[in-house]
Amino acid sequence: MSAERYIDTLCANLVDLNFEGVRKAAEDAMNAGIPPIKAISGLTEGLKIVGEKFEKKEYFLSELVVAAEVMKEGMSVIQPHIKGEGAKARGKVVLATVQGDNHDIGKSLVGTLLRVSGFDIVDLGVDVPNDKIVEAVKVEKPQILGLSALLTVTMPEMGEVIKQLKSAGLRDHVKIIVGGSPVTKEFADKIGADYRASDAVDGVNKCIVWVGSKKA
Ligand code: B1M
Repeated sequence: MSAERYIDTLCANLVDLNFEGVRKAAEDAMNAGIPPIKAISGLTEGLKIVGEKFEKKEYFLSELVVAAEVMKEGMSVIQPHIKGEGAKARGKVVLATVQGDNHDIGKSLVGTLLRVSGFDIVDLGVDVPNDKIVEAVKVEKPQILGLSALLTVTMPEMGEVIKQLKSAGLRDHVKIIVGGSPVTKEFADKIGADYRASDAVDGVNKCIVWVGSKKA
């Protein structure tokens, strides 16, 4: 079976909200040697389709909740196969989903990939108040702050965090990377972030470049 078939099967089972189907598809993909990142792309594509169904009112909130759980079921099979690079001690990243926003799948995925790439991660969780993020930058002194927002109504909080970091005299001490499906490069530029990551791999690569282990 081709890699695409494994990925499509993962996607289809997630869209069908099939826990057992996703678990089996994830196990099959890992047994077939499909790279974990590729397998995860099947799950994230499935979530995108679930989101579209929600918009079209074919799925409701309960289905969104279940889809997130099905995603986690698949991730529990795939995650142990993500190979780390050992203790590289590349640098520290503080991660948070902004105030008012409870979406954590993307942020957690980025956190996992950064961790296995040798970063020390301080994950503040979801719905994190702006002042708590600023405080964490002050106390933890990370090289990088990663902010996630999935809702158009919570995206502006990213700009608020940057304003508060400026007022606290901390903005120039940290690189800021923003992500989440509605966050565009234009928005990132407007609020003064350093980079908008299109996906987790893009985000991790940028962080590696910033800490100097790769040419910019
Ligand atoms: Co929500 N939801 N949701 N939801 N949900 C969206 C975001 C939505 C687009 C669905 C839709 O209508 N099509 C829509 C937002 C519309 C808008 O604002 N314009 C929406 C809505 C409306 C809502 C509620 C308001 C629904 C309601 O209550 N009526 C509600 C809000 C709750 C709240 O946050 N206050 C809500 C709730 C939920 C659940 C809790 C049920 C669940 C989340 C569960 C969880 O996270 N534990 C959920 C889900 C699952 C989704 C969708 C279907 C999937 C999101 C996801 O996890 N994607 C989503 C549809 C969509 O996004 N198209 C939707 C997969 C994830 C891997 O992608 O997070 O983008 P993403 O992360 C990527 C990149 O963006 C990047 O890397 C990641 C990996 O590649 N990245 C970073 C992200 N952050 C980064 C940080 C970095 C670097 C890269 O820093 C280093």
